[in-house]
Amino acid sequence: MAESFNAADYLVGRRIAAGDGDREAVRAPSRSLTYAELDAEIGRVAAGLAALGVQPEQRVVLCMVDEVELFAGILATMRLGAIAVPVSTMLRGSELAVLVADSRSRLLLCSATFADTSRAAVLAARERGGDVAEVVVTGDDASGFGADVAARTWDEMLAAGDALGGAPPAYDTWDESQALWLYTSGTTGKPKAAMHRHADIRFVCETYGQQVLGIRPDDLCLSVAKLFFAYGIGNSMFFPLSVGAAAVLEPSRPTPALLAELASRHRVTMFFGTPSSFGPLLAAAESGQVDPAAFASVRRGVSAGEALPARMVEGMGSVFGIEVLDGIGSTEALHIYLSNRPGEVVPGTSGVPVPGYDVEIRGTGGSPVPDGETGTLYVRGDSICTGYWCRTATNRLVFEGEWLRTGDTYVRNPDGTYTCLGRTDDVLKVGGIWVTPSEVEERLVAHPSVAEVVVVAVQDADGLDLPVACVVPREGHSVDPEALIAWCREGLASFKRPRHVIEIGEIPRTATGKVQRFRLRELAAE
Ligand code: 3SK
Repeated sequence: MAESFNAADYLVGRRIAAGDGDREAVRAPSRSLTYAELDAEIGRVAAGLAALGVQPEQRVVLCMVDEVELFAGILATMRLGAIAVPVSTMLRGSELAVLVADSRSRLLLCSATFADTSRAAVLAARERGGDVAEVVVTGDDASGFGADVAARTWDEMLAAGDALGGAPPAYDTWDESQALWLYTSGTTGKPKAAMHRHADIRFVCETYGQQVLGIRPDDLCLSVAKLFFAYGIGNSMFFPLSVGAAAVLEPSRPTPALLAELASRHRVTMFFGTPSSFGPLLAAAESGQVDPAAFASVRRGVSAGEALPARMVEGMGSVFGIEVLDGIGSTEALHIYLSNRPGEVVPGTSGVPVPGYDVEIRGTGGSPVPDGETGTLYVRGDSICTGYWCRTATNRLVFEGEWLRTGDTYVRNPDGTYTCLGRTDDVLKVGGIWVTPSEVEERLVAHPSVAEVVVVAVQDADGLDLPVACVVPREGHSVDPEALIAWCREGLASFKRPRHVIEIGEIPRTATGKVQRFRLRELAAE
């Protein structure tokens, strides 16, 4: 039997009832809000959304920078029983149009910074027969969204809500009701919405947030991943609010210098990064651009997105004095389900299952493999999404009963920890023999001219896989394909050597730093 439960009430109303009304909840460049002020802000935004006709179960797309409006907009949408769909702010108009149309949203909320992208998206979504009919934009220019669309500013929406007479009563959602859809294009490039219930939000708070991270009311969180991303919304909203703690929001893309400035100015205690942010941070400390003392108040670091190389775990400890808990999660699971534990970090591994989750490594036949053998990682736990919106064929492949097929290749070590070996689909078969790209990448990155490298397969005329190395050279070096191929021949079985080497400026990544191999495959195939 479904239970009455609303995640916005769990995160904010419950804290106020517990006496946390005067505690700080969120600190953004524009303003800071206590729990009581956040509650009032959510009420105003909810009234504005209701004035625009938003109904329970409808989707509301939010293409917004990390600021108070986005924070309150997501929570207000959930309070009304509607479904918040925060989307990547890195999308082009045509890409945003696909999500707006796919989610069948009537309403798009956008930040002034993304008004042009949103204009292009709304016009394109309408052309595709999308349902979008209302737009709300922060700032003061709501023009240019087309004659069929009612567009207004954020302040006009709030005024419409005020005219209604203030905050509408919260809708009586169930734990099973849909709360949050997060689009994932993952590493394959095809976006699909992972559908999460109100209950999933409570589950990640009570498992990873409280039992692994050990979030406390006196914590102040800073996350490199933005709120539109599953990793970011957990770090900056769910975990801190679940215990009466607070988060610092930063609208811009953080450089190492900005992260250091934010960490030291706010005296941040929890720092959430990704391998693609820890690497530059370590390099900036090495070159003297960042003073590690800026992070002196940080009591815990977290990494997710992709496996954090052991040397970075060690570097963050020795240079910054931060113990980084590397873990792996997914948009489908909402947050991290395998993680290192405080005081028990095993560098180069994703640690052990988070309480509340079970994992299995299954071989090609579908049965669990013994320790030491590689296979595909499966996970089950109560925060796994109810599926992808309108993707029956993909759902049948990815969700197997209670289990989620992650698509990551893993091995369980004798000490019970798990090590990531890359994406299952990335494994190449060269001359009939399986080759793991990470093995070839490890060899190449040990060459003095190589800063970063990704190995992908391209098919030859016979449809057979050929390994191609996409190399970012170190500063002051250039890429010498012959020398790198010879280097691989020396250190690896010859069949594993790349057949071609191409030089690239940077590795294409998703918002949390996962390599977009499909882009490199396209490039390598040209
Ligand atoms: O990629 C991850 O490791 C991750 C972690 C937490 C939430 C979402 C994701 C994709």
